[in-house]
Amino acid sequence: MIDLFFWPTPNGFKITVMLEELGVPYRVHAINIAKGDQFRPDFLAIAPNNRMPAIIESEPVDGGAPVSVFESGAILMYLAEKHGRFLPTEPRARLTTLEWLFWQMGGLGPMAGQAHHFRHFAPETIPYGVDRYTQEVARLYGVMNRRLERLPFLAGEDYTIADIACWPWVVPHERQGQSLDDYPHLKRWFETIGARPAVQAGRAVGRDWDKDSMITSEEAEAILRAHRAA
Ligand SMILES: N[C@@H](CCC(=O)N[C@@H](CS)C(=O)NCC(=O)O)C(=O)O
Repeated sequence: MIDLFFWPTPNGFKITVMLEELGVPYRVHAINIAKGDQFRPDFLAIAPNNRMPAIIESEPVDGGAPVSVFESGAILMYLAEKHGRFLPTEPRARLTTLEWLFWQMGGLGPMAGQAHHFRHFAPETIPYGVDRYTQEVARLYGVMNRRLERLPFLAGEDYTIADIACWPWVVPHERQGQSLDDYPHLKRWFETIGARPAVQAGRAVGRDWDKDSMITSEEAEAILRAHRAA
């Protein structure tokens, strides 16, 4: 059994999509990042960076004690290797998949996150920040669009954890200031993956949770500020 510590955001959806694709049983534990759950000592014990997602796997491959994993890219690799799916074993194909997985972890995710922040959450509008990150996301969307012009998926012919990592970050493209009409090959890929039943199931996790507090709760903001200052 896998215990997933999750909040419905792009990084969280990477893991629900992967688990749905694998068809393995999992329990979801809400980590309300607006209320400061990510700083609870029990969560920090498995996720020292105080960010979700994280998992605890009670039946690891080696048959030993439960294993915990934090960082969404590491979780995707762990699950892919355990189940032998969505990460090719052929060395060149595996390397290509990891290139695009790390590209997402170091580029698309952080830059889109910053675009999202400066466009929607900054206490005052800072045009430099809005422009810088919106333009960087546009550049990264262009990188994917060019890649997908000649290949069905980011790592080549097959759907892999590189696609599973990137897709949830393209879902909120409008909030990142992007139109998929500008990126026709990316749009084709986005719609193809979005039609997969497992992707739809993974994306639906937490849909009915109360998320209003993420933006409005002053108490939550105070908790986050205090922890950031510590
Ligand atoms: N590199 C990390 C990033 C995780 C991350 O940034 N998670 C966000 C939500 S998408 C979070 O937990 N934020 C809590 C906070 O900002 O305090 C991963 O991919 O797992």
